[in-house]
Amino acid sequence: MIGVDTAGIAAKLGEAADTATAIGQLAAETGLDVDGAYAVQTALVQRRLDRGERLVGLKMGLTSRAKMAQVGVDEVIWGRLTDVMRVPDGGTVDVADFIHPRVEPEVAFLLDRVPEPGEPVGSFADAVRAVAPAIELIDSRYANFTFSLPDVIADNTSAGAFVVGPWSPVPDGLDNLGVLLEVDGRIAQVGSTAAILGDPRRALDEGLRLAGRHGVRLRSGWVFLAGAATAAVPLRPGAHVRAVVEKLGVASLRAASSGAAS
Ligand code: OOG
Ligand code: MG
Repeated sequence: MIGVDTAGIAAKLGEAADTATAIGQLAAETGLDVDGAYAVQTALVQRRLDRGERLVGLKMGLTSRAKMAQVGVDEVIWGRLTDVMRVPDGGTVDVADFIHPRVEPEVAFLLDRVPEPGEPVGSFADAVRAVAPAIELIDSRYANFTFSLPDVIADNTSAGAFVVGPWSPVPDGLDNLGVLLEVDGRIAQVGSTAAILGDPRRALDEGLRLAGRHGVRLRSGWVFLAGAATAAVPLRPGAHVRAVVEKLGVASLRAASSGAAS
């Protein structure tokens, strides 16, 4: 796109994340379109790689109706995951590191043999070595968690942190497993993996297709988050969060209680 300051927009979003300070939306005033927004995302993630972070995976966003309805954007999107975003299962995050963090239950795939560009997509069983329950912590850098499609793409699809639970071999069916999000022992969201594009395996086809359009190759050993099955809920200081996926088990996360209220 002519005249869009890709680096400048990426710098604003990067600063907002680094300082946990919300900013206004940028796409409308800068004329950013979807392709331009993925270019901003690339530059934004490059800032992380330049300071030593490593790419460890890809995340899908808005693969369920519940998520689309919650944020008012109805296109499937994708973003990048780095090693610094990964929190060990059962680990702790500090809400003060984020602007207005929310958590959502996900299914993660451990990628194995992903096709080379131009190669036909093989079977899901070839491409995926293992599956796990997961939690994604999303944190839009935009005020009030409100954004347009290009805005959220530029903001690396609100990626903040993620937790992957224990890996299991790929079960026979992944398309209708019960999903719960629990906060402090209470059920906060209920859903099914069927909410994820009808079958979370489809999220991988979409990821290969959509990221491939931007020249991004998925790698063996990467984590792939298929997208939340339910709406996200705010993460409060002191909360204990569990994502429970039938047949796959539990991933969990704590928010430190100390903390600087922000
Ligand atoms: C955008 C990211 C959506 C998902 O799983 O659907 C996402 C957002 O909701 O802020 O990660
Ligand atoms: Mg997500």
